[in-house]
Amino acid sequence: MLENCVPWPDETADAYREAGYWTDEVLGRWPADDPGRAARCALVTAERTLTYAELDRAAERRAAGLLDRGIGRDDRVIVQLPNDIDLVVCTLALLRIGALPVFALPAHRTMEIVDLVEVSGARAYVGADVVLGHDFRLMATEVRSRCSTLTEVFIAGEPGDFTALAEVDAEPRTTPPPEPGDVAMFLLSGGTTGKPKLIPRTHADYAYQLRASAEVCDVGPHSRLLAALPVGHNFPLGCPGVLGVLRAGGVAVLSPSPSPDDCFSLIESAGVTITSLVPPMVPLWLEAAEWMPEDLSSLQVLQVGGARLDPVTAGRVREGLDCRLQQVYGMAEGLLNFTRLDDPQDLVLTTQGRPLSPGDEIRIVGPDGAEVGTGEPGELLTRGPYTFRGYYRAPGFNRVRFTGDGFFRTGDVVLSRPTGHLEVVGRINDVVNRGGEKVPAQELEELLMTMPAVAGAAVVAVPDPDMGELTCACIVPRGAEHPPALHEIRSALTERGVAGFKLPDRLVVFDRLPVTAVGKIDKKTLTARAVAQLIGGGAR
Ligand code: OOB
Repeated sequence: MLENCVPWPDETADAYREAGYWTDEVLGRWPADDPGRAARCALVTAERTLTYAELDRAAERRAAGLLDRGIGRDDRVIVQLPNDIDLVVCTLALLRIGALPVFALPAHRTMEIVDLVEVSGARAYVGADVVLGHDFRLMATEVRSRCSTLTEVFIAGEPGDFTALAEVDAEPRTTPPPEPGDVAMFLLSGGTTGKPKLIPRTHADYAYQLRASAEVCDVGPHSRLLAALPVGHNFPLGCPGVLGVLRAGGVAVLSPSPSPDDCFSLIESAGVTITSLVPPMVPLWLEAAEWMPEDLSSLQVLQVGGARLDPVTAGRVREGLDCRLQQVYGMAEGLLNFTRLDDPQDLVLTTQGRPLSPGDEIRIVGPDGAEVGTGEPGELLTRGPYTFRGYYRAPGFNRVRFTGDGFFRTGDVVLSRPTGHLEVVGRINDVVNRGGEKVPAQELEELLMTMPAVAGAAVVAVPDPDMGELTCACIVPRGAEHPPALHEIRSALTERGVAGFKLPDRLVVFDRLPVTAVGKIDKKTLTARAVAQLIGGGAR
């Protein structure tokens, strides 16, 4: 296994193989593996369609092109592409040659990408030219000047000073495939504090996740799966997502955004059967379905996850979109929970599902570490055949986030039903969940503290009817006369290269931040005060 990655203990790995969870399968070779599929449709976008044979050929040529440019086994490559054919081709190509995609999200900006390159030691960055007015080439220039490991930049579209991704192309040649136990790729943690953490996922563990998720979602050769959310995220990538549907021989349909404008016409034209959304998108889809003309009748399953879906909105899905709802509570670290397609409606509307695999081990523990009873809230700990054993290059952090016997502390507070279904009721970790987008409080606090006008800062989540939570910056200004305004803070952070979704949505100014008995910022009291101020109009 790649250096600095924590393997499963040998006897656990043997047991997972014995139980049939792990097989010899490696990711990314599917089109080539099954010649019977060659003429069938694999990928659909609003502009183009690719058969399995075409996708295979494109991935083979891209793989050879990457090898020619010195990218090979175990090299980390930041992949930050919009949902389009290049993203799938690049991902398959990297997986085939044993290079490791590090999936960034299109919303990430200079600061996040620099962090990712530094943590991963990436040699290459693959990005777009301009998307929605943002020039990724300018960003790449800045990142390359700050990161010495980064020697190659490949740009899809107009490359500017960099190499065009289209030129990363050569006559296919045979290369030895990676081993099933090798790390295949890095996913980004959505649930941790501070700097981004990288999650190594192996071929064997992710292949099992794809296979098992396809099974509970009834995804097979008949399926047409729409990726509406950014494909670099675990949910649309592999639950079962784009990789799962390609593995199963179905069609992956790619939308540039989750908006009804982009998605509804694709659902109609491609006959989409399943898609996944984060909760804030669901009311928008329900509303749009009432008046938009497209025929959505092919849609059978809507998966919703990433943040808690309220039961009222959940209850509107069946009628409003004429499809079944499936709640998905997952994490890039591994464990996935799904409501099953034949679960009683009550469980589908009010729980976030039950674990995917019989190999998933779950403990729900109180503050003393002892297991709590059914129906009682506690922190969810888990280990299993597709749950990782440690963040990359983070031994100190891993000691805190794992128990001695290898259970991952999710930081989520859940309770279990007698059926084994889980309800997510809160979080121990300090992360604001803006409708599925995770903002680590500590990271934003550290950024706020670098601003000259800020003497003290704490970031809390405040409730919001649409997003679930919004990010509220609570600051103590330096010099009381002119506390900074929200728009000033937002533009200062934007200038620093911070992603838009991490900017504070609200600002409350305090003389002092409340502290606990041991002198830590008392976030519970702070949240209550911030909410009171926001309601009372004391916010800026
Ligand atoms: C998914 O993955 P991440 O890594 O972006 O975030 C994981 C965290 C969880 O620990 C939990 O705090 C929250 O997001 N979460 C949910 C949820 N699904 C995720 N909270 C309440 N209800 C849900 N249904 O977000 C993710 C990965 C794979 C599939 C689905 C979501």
